[in-house]
Amino acid sequence: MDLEWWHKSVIYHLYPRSFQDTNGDGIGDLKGIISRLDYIQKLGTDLIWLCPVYASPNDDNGYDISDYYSINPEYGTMAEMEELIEETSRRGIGIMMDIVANHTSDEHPWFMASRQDKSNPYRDFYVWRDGKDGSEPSDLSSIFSGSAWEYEKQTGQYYLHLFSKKQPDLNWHHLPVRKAMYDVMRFWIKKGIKGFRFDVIDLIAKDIDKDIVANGPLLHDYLQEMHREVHAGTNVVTVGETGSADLTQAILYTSPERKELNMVFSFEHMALDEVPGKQKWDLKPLVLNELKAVFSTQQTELAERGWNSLFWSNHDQPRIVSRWGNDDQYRYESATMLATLLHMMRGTPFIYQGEEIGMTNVKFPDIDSYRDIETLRVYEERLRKGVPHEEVMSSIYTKGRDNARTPMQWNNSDQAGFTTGTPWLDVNPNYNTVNVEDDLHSSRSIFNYYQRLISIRKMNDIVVYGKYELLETEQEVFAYTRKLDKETWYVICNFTGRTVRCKLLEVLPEGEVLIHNYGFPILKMELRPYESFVYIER
Ligand code: TEU
Ligand code: CA
Repeated sequence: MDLEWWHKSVIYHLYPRSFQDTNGDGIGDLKGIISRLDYIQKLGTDLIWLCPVYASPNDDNGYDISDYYSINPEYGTMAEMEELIEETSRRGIGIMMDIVANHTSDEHPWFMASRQDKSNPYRDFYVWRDGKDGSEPSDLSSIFSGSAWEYEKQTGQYYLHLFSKKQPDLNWHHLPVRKAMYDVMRFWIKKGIKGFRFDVIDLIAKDIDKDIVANGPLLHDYLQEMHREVHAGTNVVTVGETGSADLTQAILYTSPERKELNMVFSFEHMALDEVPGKQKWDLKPLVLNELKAVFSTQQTELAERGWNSLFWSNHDQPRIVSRWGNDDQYRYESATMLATLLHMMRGTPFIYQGEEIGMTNVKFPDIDSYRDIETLRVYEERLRKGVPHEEVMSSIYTKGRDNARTPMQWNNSDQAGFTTGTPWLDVNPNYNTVNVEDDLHSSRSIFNYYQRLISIRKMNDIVVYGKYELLETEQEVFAYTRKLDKETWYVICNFTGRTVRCKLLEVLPEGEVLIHNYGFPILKMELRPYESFVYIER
């Protein structure tokens, strides 16, 4: 396998709206990011994935773009964006831009032209269909609930929107659309960015008349075309968000010889606490053996043939410490256990802002405090169907996207140091105890632990390239080895809040502990709640 610079990278995923406000309007901005670069540099990540900062009416917080060539004035100016690129690159950090190529905003000039009349040159930029027997062309639903079709009186047709009706889907089968998107990417490469994250890239080649939404037949052709047209000969790293990808798909996307993408986000692990075939709001408990199986298959099968991305959280997912850890009594132990488990695996890790200090889910008592379009839609829809208020709120507390979007907690001053004004989304009331300043000064600092995991990766090829093997253990324990040349590392994690027996400890070979969330020593037969460590055979 060819060695690539991004094999060793760790990526910080930043949600600009909630990171740092500098002008008191309650909205994070580019200046705010620039003011916090020392913090990110200190953590040791080498790329920053920025959620969309382009011009947008913000129906879906920037995932509805009205101009790919300009910056949303709420965030700043193009000059400030250039400054951010320069300031990061001075620190050896690259910017990864989020490209939303599946849809635009309905306020994008392409759509405004497209909806004018059927013969408009932009008509085919989007997906327009006649109704069937006086109603929608099909019963496809939007991912945000309701129909995926919206009727337009002016031309008597429906347009497709897999997300909100303010996010009409582009028609990738129309060559000018693809060319226009490639132009966008080239523009940003010229500005000096170092990577792209492609939003819902598995949906672009939909074949709607055959009811195919994800993985359309021409998907991989388009990705290869995009690679030839845009990425070939550049040093830019690409990651695709592919909600539908299983292992077979992930290999197709990321095998180097296919020249498509460098890595993808697969969501198989994120679906393990959802009832299969149902919506994400229908929950079931995580079975650790299933998590072991999903990760282990990716680790062994994708390793030589493609490349893994590693993530526990993002701006659409609940906070991992609340989800699969314990955000109360064992917040430090479980946050560091989860970090150890993921960061010692093969692949490129992503850290979602706040994860590095163990930020948690939030429970706002009132639906009016929520801002996310998906959450608000589901609330209405489920109430309409007769689901009791408490039940809907409880699934929002568990799965709602605003859990990840509350402002970054910098310190214990008003509004957690995020803004001097009123934040666009309320700060999580636990900022008094969970915040950067306190964490950095704590002897049990989650940030410091992440920082050490990152530097271990940077200094040891075994973490980047070593062979992975799952170890047979008690089911509460997730343990694996990494091997490279003559070296063997053991990664041992108690995934529960209980003290558990672990026979493996009795047979560990001579060696030493490299990093441990309980400090020395390891016990002879037991793992304490969420205890985890990395152990090197000598
Ligand atoms: O998310 C893709 C996606 O399918 C999400 O809707 C995901 O399934 C959902 O959030 C789970 O609740 C991407 C972006 O990450 C998301 O923020 C956007 O809303 C969406 O695309 C549309 O652009
Ligand atoms: Ca601001």
